[in-house]
Amino acid sequence: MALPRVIMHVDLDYFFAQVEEVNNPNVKGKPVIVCVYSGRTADSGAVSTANYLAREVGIRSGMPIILAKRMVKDREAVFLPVNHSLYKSVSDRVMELLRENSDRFEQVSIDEAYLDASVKTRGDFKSAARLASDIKKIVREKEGLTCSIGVGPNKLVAKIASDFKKPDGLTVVRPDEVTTFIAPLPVDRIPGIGKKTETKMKEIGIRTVEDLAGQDHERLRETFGEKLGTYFLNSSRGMDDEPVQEREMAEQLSRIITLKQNTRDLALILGELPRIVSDIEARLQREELASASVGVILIDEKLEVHTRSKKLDNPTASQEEILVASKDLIEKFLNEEPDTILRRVGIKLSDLARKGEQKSLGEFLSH
Ligand code: DCP
Ligand code: CA
Repeated sequence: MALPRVIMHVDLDYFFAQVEEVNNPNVKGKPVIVCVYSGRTADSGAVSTANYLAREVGIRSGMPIILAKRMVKDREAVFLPVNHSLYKSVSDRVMELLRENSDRFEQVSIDEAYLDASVKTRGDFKSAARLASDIKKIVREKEGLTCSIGVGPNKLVAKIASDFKKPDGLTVVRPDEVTTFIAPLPVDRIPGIGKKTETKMKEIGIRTVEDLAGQDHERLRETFGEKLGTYFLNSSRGMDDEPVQEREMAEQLSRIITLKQNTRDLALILGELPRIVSDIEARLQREELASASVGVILIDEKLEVHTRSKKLDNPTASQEEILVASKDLIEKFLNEEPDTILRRVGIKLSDLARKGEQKSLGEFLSH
């Protein structure tokens, strides 16, 4: 009989906020809230993530900063702006450690990855549990970070397991335990089942994974369509045969900001470009990438999105060139659209290639 697959899902705990704790030890022990400031007023913007002390009082990703401030008003809380380049460099190092400890590796986001360890562990889940706890130890020793790991016979079960105990969790689900592990969970633990699907399922009496597993295939296909219906049914039985595979790098890189006020004043808009460009250029440099196409994303006061782009003769990573190209595009756009007032402005680079290389970028670049 073939050995079972051994798959892990590793998820770094409260990632941006934890990196901030490691970076500034004096914030440890306080609620830490990492924010995306829109720049409109001192406190406008949203919470990116928060540590568990802040989550205890109800602070969540996506919440307005003003609301989060109210929730910790009687505590000594720390509010910090996102420092993406810091998180990216920590993430790169952690991903490398994870990659080294796997047969096959797939990064899914800045703080999550799947590892296939079937060969390394010879399909043995005891050995997998040891490997997972070694990985947690290495990440803690090298970077000072905790993570939560789920181990299972496939990606689906591994992902659900990593979410089962957080933070600093380790949940191992052997093939013979899959059904008992997932049956009692609420259906929204299955990746892809969000609020809308969950509500729809509730209406037809499905609350737990077990309820879902007991459904008639035909009925699920009628309600959710062929593809989703089949996916839901397989998932409810803990079945998944998606391989762990290295992802292709994203083909584009973008950054967008909200203007301090809605405007079509060219000088005001151009004044904001250098900070977008320098951020983008830092990312290009770090990844040793160059771009052959510069684009602008312009969102007007009615929230309509306009894009313009131009191809460059030679791929570039130069701030100067990106700046000049974006200025031209914005100027041209404003001339073409005399009534449009802008709210947000962004730059998008596409046709990315490793410097000195034609293509084939075997590395995933998040965001
Ligand atoms: N993030 C964000 N806005 C969101 C969700 C996430 O900016 N709405 C960022 C901040 C997170 C990072 O992405 O640190 C990873 O997202 P996760 O959903 O994994 O959340 P955390 O790592 O913060 O928390 P957890 O401990 O629950 O994994
Ligand atoms: Ca996380």
